[in-house]
Amino acid sequence: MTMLDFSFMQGFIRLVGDGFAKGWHERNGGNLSYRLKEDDVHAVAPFLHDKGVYQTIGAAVPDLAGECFLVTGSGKFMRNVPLEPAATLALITLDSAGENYRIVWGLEQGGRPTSELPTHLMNHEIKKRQTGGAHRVIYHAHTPNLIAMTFVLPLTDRDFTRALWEMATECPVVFPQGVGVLPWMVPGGDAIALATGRLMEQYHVVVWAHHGLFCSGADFDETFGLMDTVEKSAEIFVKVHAMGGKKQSITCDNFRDLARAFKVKLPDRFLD
Ligand code: 2HA
Ligand code: ZN
Repeated sequence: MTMLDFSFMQGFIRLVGDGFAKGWHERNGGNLSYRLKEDDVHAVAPFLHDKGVYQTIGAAVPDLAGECFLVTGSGKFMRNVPLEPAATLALITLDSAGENYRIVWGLEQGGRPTSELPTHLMNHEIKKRQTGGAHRVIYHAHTPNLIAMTFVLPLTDRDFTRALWEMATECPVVFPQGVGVLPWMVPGGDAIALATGRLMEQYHVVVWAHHGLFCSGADFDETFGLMDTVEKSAEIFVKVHAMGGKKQSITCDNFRDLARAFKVKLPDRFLD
C-alpha cells in the first residue's frame, strides 16, 4: 500500500489528467483541491510526516480548522501530475484556528500549494456550510470556449446563465442555480477569493472573465462533469456564433416545462 493506492488520490489524479487531455491546463494553468473525509484522514495517517512548518493561508477559515486537503502545487504543470504525483501535489493540514497550513505529504522536490489556495479554502468553507458537508471538491480550469464567451457577452450572471442554458438542454438540469460571473480580477489574492465566495453562496459555477471557470461539487465525477458540461455548452455557443448566430432557440416556456419534468427549480430572474 502506498499513498497512490487510495481511491481519493486516484480520483484526483484522474481528474487532472482528463482536464489536461481536454485542453484546459496549458503550462501551470488551473488548480484542484479535495477536502478529505474522516476515513481518508485515518487511512493516510501512517504515510504522513511532521516536518512541515506552519505557514499563513492568507485567509481565515475557522470552519475548516484541523481539516486536511489534497491540493495541486503552485507552478506545477497539470500534465505532469499523473507521472509525478508526489512532486506536484501536496497534502496539507490546517491548524486549530484555520489560519495556517502545513504540508504533511508531497511536493517532494519543494514548492508551495496552489497560488489560488485562499480562494480554494474560502470556498470550501462556504460550500461545507451551504451543502451540509457534501461538497468536497473545488476545481479551477482554463476552459477556452467559456473564456472566449467572456469577450463577447455582457459580464452578468443572467447573460451567461441564459446563453449556457440555451446551448444544451441538459444545462438547466445540471446547474439549475445558473452561473455567477466576475469581471477580470488579479488572480491569486484575497480580493478574487472574497468575490468568488460571494457568488459561490448562490452558485456552484463561477466565471472568471478572460481567465476561466471555478466549480464546486461533492466528488470528482460531479465536479469534472459540471466543468465539462459548462465548457461543452460554451463550445456550442462559439460554433453557433461562428455560423452567424441563433435563428431559433429554447424558449422560456420550454425551460419551465423542463423544470417541471426534471423537478428542478429555475430562478424566475433568468426566465423572462
Ligand atoms: O495555477 O490558474 O489562476 C495558475 C492559475 C491561477
Ligand atoms: Zn487560472
